Amino acid sequence: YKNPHYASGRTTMVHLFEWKWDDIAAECERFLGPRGFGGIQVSPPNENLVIWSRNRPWWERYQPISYRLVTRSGNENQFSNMVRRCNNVGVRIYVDAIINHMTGTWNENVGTGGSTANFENWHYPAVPYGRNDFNWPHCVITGSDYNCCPDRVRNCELSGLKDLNQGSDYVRQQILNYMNRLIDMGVAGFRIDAAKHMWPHDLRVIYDRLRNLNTAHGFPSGARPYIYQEVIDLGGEAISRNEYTPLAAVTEFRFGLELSQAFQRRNQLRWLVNWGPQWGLLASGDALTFIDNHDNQRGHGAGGNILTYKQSRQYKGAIAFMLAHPYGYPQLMSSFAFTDTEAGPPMNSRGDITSPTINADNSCGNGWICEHRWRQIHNMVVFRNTAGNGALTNWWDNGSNQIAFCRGNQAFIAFNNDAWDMDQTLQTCLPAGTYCDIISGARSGNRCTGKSIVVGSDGRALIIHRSNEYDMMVAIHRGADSRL
Ligand code: QV4
Ligand code: CA
Repeated sequence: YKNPHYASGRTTMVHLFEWKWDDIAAECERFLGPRGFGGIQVSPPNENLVIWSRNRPWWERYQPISYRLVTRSGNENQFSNMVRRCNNVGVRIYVDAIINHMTGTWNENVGTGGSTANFENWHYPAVPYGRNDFNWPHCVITGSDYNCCPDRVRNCELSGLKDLNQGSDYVRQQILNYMNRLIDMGVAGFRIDAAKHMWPHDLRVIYDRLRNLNTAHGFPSGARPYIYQEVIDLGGEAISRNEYTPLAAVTEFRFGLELSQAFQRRNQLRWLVNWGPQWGLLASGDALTFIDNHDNQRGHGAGGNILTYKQSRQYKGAIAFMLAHPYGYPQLMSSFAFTDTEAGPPMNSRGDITSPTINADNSCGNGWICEHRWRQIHNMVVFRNTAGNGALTNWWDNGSNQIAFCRGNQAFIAFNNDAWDMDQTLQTCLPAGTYCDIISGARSGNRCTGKSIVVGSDGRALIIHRSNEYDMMVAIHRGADSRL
């Protein structure tokens, strides 16, 4: 369950938060496929409670009312179309699966597909679930439970969301029907929402009863779904991420926290010389890595001072480090703009999500940030694909916030997050030649639209990087996009 089954040569997924299925299909064909993205995490595709009383917040999608595939992102047809079109251009789809709970009690009770619920009786007729399918006696998780009481974290409600009993064979079967239907449609795996709130032994039973990935969508025969479990473990809680790594991959929340600190100069970049398990991170193959996610970019979920699109210079630095460094399985965040942390995606007065527009410079409009379309970010996806399994070599640092390193004989990157200029001749590991920096620009025909870097026959290059430049790094690699 730890292999994302990316198409060959691809390495990176992006969370297209609250995007519509038709828009994602188009994005696969016009941008993600051609530019080497490996996959997409989509918002939960199953029917959720419509919450007009809070003006359709983004978090209504974490309140399931049934497993019918009807949401503001689209219907079942649109979903399966999207999966097929994305797989056709080499981009995999990963589903955010909410299997810990159903909706909380609300004054509204109609879902995005028209299903209703009877909260007082724990009745969700469109599944159907009834009283016996939930954990008893009824209880709600409190803050101190995380420190003392794993059983309460697993068997009580997460913020009032009705807590399913995954120990029940009937409940397991409903969940499996939902997940297996998605596998048959061609999805490549799942994010397991709130995994910490479910017993590992129950999850194991569910995972083991999932079907193999659909070979008609280009997966090898016998391939198991990629599963990454949402377990927030910043240390010190009663439940550890280590209870979940024997099952499948885990979201590594310490990763974005530490890099956010470092790139905000609360820690020197030179300490990243041994980035990985020596920092207390999971084994590389167990870790789904990211800087921000849809929760912590708006103060939900894990705490910490997390970099987001709003501090773009530092954010791009942290993302570039994530993508340049061999550790982990990276996921990019692609956001809609927000100031109100509860606000849902751009929508019209009927509550329909409005699509991103695409500007001439590749950026998005209409309220969508599309970090994945920022040149400094998508060019680094190509950098990572080019670096492949190449080892990290030629580490250099100035004893402060200037660092540089190579990946195999394929790629080289240098960062200057100091308040003074960088002026260094460094060993690059690349063949002699002129390379276009993929951060300040790209290669266009026989010239560079940004900086160029000359590597000599000894593999060394003069790297001059001012502290006041627009971005804090330069990156070059072998291959047509970078080498003249
Ligand atoms: C309210 C009160 C409760 C009360 C309840 C009574 O706060 O005290 O018991 O009403 O009905 C929303 C509201 C929340 C409301 C709740 C129930 O914000 O105020 O409870 O709904 O109706 C997202 C949001 C939550 C949101 C939830 C469901 O972050 O605010 O709750 O969706 O709409 C822990 C977990 C981790 C979790 C993280 C946020 O270990 O698993 O908290 N992360 C995942 C998702 C996250 C999602 C959920 C889990 C739940 O990434 O986006 O929560 O599916 O760290
Ligand atoms: Ca639970």
